[in-house]
Formats: sequence, C-alpha cells, structure tokens
Amino acid sequence: MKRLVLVAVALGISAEAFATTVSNVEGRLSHTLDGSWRAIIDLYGTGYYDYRHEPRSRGFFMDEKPKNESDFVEYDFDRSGTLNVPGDWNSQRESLLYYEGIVWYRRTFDDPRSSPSRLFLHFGAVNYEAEVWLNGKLLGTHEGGFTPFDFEVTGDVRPRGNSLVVLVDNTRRQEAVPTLDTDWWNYGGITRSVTLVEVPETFVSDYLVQLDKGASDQIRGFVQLNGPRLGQSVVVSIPEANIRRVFATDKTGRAEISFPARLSLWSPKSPKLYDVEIAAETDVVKERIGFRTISTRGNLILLNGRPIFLRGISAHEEAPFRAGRAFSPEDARTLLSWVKELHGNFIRLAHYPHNENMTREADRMGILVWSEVPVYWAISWESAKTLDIAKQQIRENVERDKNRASVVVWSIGNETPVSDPRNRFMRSLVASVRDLDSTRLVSAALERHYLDEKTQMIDDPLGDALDVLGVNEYVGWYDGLPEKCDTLNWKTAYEKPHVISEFGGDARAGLHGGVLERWTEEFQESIYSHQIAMLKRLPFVQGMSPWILMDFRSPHRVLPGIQDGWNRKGVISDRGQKKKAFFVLRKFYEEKESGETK
Ligand code: GCB
Repeated sequence: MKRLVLVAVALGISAEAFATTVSNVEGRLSHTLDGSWRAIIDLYGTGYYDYRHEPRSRGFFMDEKPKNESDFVEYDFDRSGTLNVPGDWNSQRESLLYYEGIVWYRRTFDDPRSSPSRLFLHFGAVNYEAEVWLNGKLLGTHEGGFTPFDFEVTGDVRPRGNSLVVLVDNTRRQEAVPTLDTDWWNYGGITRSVTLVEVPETFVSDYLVQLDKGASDQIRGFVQLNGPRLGQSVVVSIPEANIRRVFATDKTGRAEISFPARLSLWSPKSPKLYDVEIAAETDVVKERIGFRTISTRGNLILLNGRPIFLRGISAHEEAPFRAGRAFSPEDARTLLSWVKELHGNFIRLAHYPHNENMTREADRMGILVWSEVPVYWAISWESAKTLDIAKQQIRENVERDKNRASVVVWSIGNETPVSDPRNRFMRSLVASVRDLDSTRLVSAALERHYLDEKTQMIDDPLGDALDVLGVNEYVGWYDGLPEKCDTLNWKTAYEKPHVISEFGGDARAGLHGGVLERWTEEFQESIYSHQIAMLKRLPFVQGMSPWILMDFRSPHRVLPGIQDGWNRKGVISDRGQKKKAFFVLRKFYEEKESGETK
C-alpha cells in the first residue's frame, strides 16, 4: 500500500481500495482476458523504484518502447517471458517455485464492445496485492489474495491496443491477512480469471434473493442499481414458482424486497436451484439460486428445520492431479466429487475464500460449505490496519457468495490464540459478518486445552459469540498415539453445536507398515478409526471436517522422502491416490447417511 500511495501522490491520483461493483459476473456478457500474459520478474522492485528507492514516475506500468534508436528503455514486455492467467507463478516455472515478491503482468486487448455499454475490469483474485494500470493510468489497488475486485474502465479503453499492466506482490508481511506464517504455499500471481464485463448505463449492480432468517416461505433481500437512472421499477421473478413481484428503487437505486414464496427447499439430498430473474427497466440479470434455512437449537444444527450431521472434510485450494492453485470448474468438480464419494454432505474450504467455481458447483452438487477468511495463527491483533483488511476480506467474501444456498457457515478464523486483544479483534469480526448477513451461522476453528491428563476442555471465550464452535484437535498425531482417543474425556463450556473442524495425521501414499509406524497409511488409518470411535461418543459433535481431503504444498513440511514440501495429511494424495483412511471415513459417513434416511 505504501508503494501505491507514493506513486499515486507523484502522479496526482487519489488511491483507493475497491471491492466489486458488478456482482454475478457469470450472468453477464463478458470477454475473457485469460490466457498468456507477458511477465517480468522484479525481485528488487526495479520497475517501481529508482536507485534512491524513490518511486519512479515512468515505471514499468507505462509499458513503454524506445521512441528512437538512442532512447533508453531498460525493459520490454514484448520480449519477456509469459505466464498463464489464471494461475499461480510458482507452479509454472521451476525457478519461481519459491519466489515471493513482485511480478509485472501485461496483456494487450482491443475494446470488445459492440454497443456503447459500460465496461468493468474484473479480477477473480490476485495474491496478495495488486496495482492495476491501464494505458499508463493507475486504476487502483487491491489487497487480499482470495477475493474479487473490479474497476470501471468505460472511458479508459481505446478501440485498439490497450495495455493492461498488473503489478502483483506476494511479499509476506506481519500486518497482512494472512500474516507471515501459514501452513500452506504462498502461491503468487493472478490466480483467478480476469474478465471485461459489459453492462448497460444503469444496471443491476447487486442483489440478494434468499429466505428470511427463520422463515421457510418468505424471501427477503434487496436490489441495487448503479448509474444515472436510479429510480426505476424492478421485477423479481421465479417463473417456475409462478412468482413475479414489482418493487420501486429509491433515489439511491435500492429496493428492499420481501415476499412470500412456496419453494422446494435446497438440501444435499435435493439441491434444487431455481431460475431467478431481476429485471429493471434498463437491465436484466439472471441466476440459478437455491433456497434453504440454516439454524441451531441447543447443540443441534438444523437445515430446513431438521437436524443434520455435517459429514465433511477440509480442503485447500490445491489443484487435483497437478501441483498449484485450483481455479477451474473441472478442479471444483473433481474435489467435490471426492466429497460425494466419501458419502459427505459438507466441505470446509480452508483457510481462505476459494474460487467461485467451488461454491457454484457446491450449489449444483448439494454440498454444504464452510467458508473462511485467512485470519490464521499469529495475526497482528492490535493493528487497526490488520482489522480493516480482515473485515474487507469478510465483506468481499460475503458479497460474492451471499446468494449461494450451499454456503451455511462463515468462519472468521483458525487457531487464533486466546488473549484480550485477539478476543476484541475476533468479536469485532463476528459483529461485521452478522451485520452483512444475519441468516448464516458464524463459526471459527478454535483450540482446546487439557484440564487434566484425561480431560479435554473447550472453553475459548470467543465461543459465546459464535453459533457453531469449530474445534481443531490432533489426538493421535501431535498429541499422543491413536489409542489415546479411547480413554479421553471431553468437556465443553457451551450448549451449542460443535464441529470437529480438524483431526488427522500425515501418511505418504503407498507407504505401508505397522499401525504404530508413523507416516504410513496404516498409522493414519488408525488415527481415523480411533478418532471416529471417540467422536461418536460426544453428543455435542454435530459434524466434522477432518484434515484434509488432499495433500497440499507447505514450506513447513520438509521431511525428505515423505513430505518433500507437502503436508501429507490428505486422505487422497496430490496425485489422486486414495489412502486407507479415505475408506475408514467413507464407511463412517455411509453409515451416518443411511441412518439419516431411515
Ligand atoms: C492445523 C492448522 C492447519 C495445518 C494443520 C497441520 O491445526 O489449522 O492449517 O495444516 O494443523 O497439518 O498441522
């Protein structure tokens, strides 16, 4: 941010952080900018700073060419290498595997519009910080590696030969979210799709069409217009349910909507989606949306008013069958099909918002989603800037996925150590997320501690602000051997549903041995057997998402021959091999599922 502000001041531009203006990009006329981009790797920030470390007024963002044979221009995008978008840079070139820092991306494009519509440049995500320049003009900046943002470029695009330059910086910083230390790879780059989105002059910029809190037959939401004609009549229709309702937007372009609706409710067993249409006088947008309620009673989780056990698993956004960040609909389908194969109905998307294909596909396939922000481990609890960026990521995540029936839990963080500053910070996040969405459950993955040798206690003070308590525990792996589970007692201070958000252990796929031989499939299998037997005894446990669906890259995991830079706690390897624990978990979930249908 400091970098941007310096240059912005030098150029006389005011810098601002943006979230998206156009929601539901999938439902819009759009033009992809995905593909091969030119890229300059800039370890020392040469494209930005001069030799006194002052910002240059004519940095690489100008995308210049020498004007004559004597002219001095010391870079050339056209003769630089390429990187694919979407995609992390680490998995595209061996020399970039460990790279953290600045990469300049450039692509050229022609104005795709055939009519005089407004045009927005939309990024699915850039990790971690992006500064975006169009034809030498700074459009703006975005911080946070896993949420979307856009810029209006209506007046900035030339008919031909536009130069779009994106500075991507994934330098880890203590005050950022996530902070310096994570147990996952800091994949850098333009990791999700880039699109040019066309909309009319006054358009439906956002809407919420979901069931009201606690009501299974009443829709409540809003429609928001953007543009010069803000006062319009807007028709919200769900043709299959014979619903057609007219609302008037106020002078800010907003209409609160509310109407009764008899709908077939969405559930994992029946993931019913309806065509929903929002038609203003100047714009129409459509989307397939599901409707369900989610609530708690005592220690139960209720989906559409009925108790449900969350048969889940955690997952990173790691691509199946190829190392790197997952981004495509195919990646999402592969990962979620494995959840189905486990007889699961739930996925914990750890530890940050995953790409939108995951939640859209989960809607279609009928998989409940726990969606998280990367407030992870040792965050700077006393920094106002850190709190702001955490809240921004929550806002962008909720804004993106608020119409997804699959998303039932907003998680505000993982394994954050109890202290007064942390409690204040986390409570402030709970308040923010509830302000944005009063209908979904709020949770966090918490830690527990020992009261005595045989008794685990769950009493994190944050628990009183949450609807569901996520509990991470590694009995049998970091904490004793698997059979320790058999005699352990559990206590909780909360009469609320608990989800065991993590348990597990590493196993190298194909490595076999005795049940007490660490790193073997048998050891991992034994953890799963003992854990499941233990968790079955605990009435407050209403779901679980063991750690983890698939092996994932992590700089923490250095054991040669076993880990080689990968956290091996997957029940499936990075190559798609199912380990023995997969089948133990599948058997348990199959039993649970058949118990449910009886
Ligand atoms: C945890 C963290 C997770 C790690 C995991 C592990 O408690 O929440 O991010 O990857 O343990 O493998 O140790």
